[in-house]
Amino acid sequence: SSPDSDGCTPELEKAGLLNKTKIAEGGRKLRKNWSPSWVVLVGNSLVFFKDPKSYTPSTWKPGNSRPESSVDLRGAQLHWANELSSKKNVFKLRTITGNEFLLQSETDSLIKEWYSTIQNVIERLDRE
Ligand code: I3S
Repeated sequence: SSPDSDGCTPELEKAGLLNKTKIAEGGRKLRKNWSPSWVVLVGNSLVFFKDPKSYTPSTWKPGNSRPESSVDLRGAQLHWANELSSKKNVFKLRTITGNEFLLQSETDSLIKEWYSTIQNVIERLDRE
């Protein structure tokens, strides 16, 4: 049985390295500052970690490192946003509180997987 079989630990749905920049805070525009981020989708949250070099999908465990920030996906909106950057494969995540993030990967398949996984969580929460 998995460590989550008691239902007490939120399910780790996905983890990986993406480029990230926050572009708005509470609806107020911010200056872009792209940096690599270890991104973890666990339960209803997207959690961002610094220092991605120290993590790999196989060794990362929720709780053994301190997140840089975390985003509640309830009521969030996801859109492809290639017009907002010169980079390819960019999507925008907007939280219900008006925080906006761009996430990006050079790898087409990887960014598509992230997009659909996050979108599935948002839609599941919308139905609750
Ligand atoms: O949307 P922008 O303003 O063209 O975004 C670019 C800038 O944030 C730039 O930094 P400066 O504010 O120091 O010029 C970044 O280095 C670029 O990466 C940003 O554009 P891209 O197209 O990479 O999202």
